[in-house]
Formats: sequence, C-alpha cells, structure tokens
Amino acid sequence: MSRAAKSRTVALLSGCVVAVALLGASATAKPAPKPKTVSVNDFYFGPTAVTINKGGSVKWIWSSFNSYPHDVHLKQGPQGLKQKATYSTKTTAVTDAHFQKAFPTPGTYKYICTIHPTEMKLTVTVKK
Ligand SMILES: [Cu+2]
Repeated sequence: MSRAAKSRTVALLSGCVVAVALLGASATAKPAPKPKTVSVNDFYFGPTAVTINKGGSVKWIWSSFNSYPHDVHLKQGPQGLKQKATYSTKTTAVTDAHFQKAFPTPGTYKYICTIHPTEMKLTVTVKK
C-alpha cells in the first residue's frame, strides 16, 4: 500500500471512530431540548408562531441578508410574569445577532419588533 493510500485509510478509520463515538454519546446522553429557532428578517419573523413545552427555549437568529435593524420585544405575556424584561432584547441589530430565552411559565407570549410593530409579529405558545 502506498504511503498516500495508508494515510487515507487511517483518515477513513478515524472518521469511523468519531462517528461511532458520536452515536454512542447521542444514545446515552440525556436529550437536551433543542431551542426552537425563529429567524429575524426584513420585515417578518419566520415562522410567525411557535409552540414549545414548559421550560423549552426559543432562539432568535438575525438573518445575514437584513438591511434594517430589528429587535425582539415581548408586548404581552401571561399575567404576573416574573422578570418580564428578560424576555426582550435591547439589541437593534441588522445582522449577525441572536437571542435565546427559556420559558418556564406556560401561556401565550405576543412578540413584536418595536421598529416594525405592525409588520413583525410572533406568538410563542408555551404548553403546560
Ligand atoms: Cu424590525
């Protein structure tokens, strides 16, 4: 076997080892709930509604194609919601920003972009 072929074989084998290790990890690790992602675009949230379980998270990702600034602002949440300010971002980024938030309290959360409040709306529903 040539030296190049040998190193290719080694690379292939180590690739298999990594794949097996990853499979093993995903089989044994506790399934961490992945955040639902919402893209922040000129001039809409995509999708416009998401449903998560209690304790789940939403991650907003600003599109790299944006030309205008946007924020993520909780307009209305469940009654008596604690730490309400933590549900909004102060960022008015155009691109390359993200905001992740966990929702321990079930209910309906109405979001807007304060810069485009009539166009950009999102409903987050948190199930019990
Ligand atoms: Cu906006």
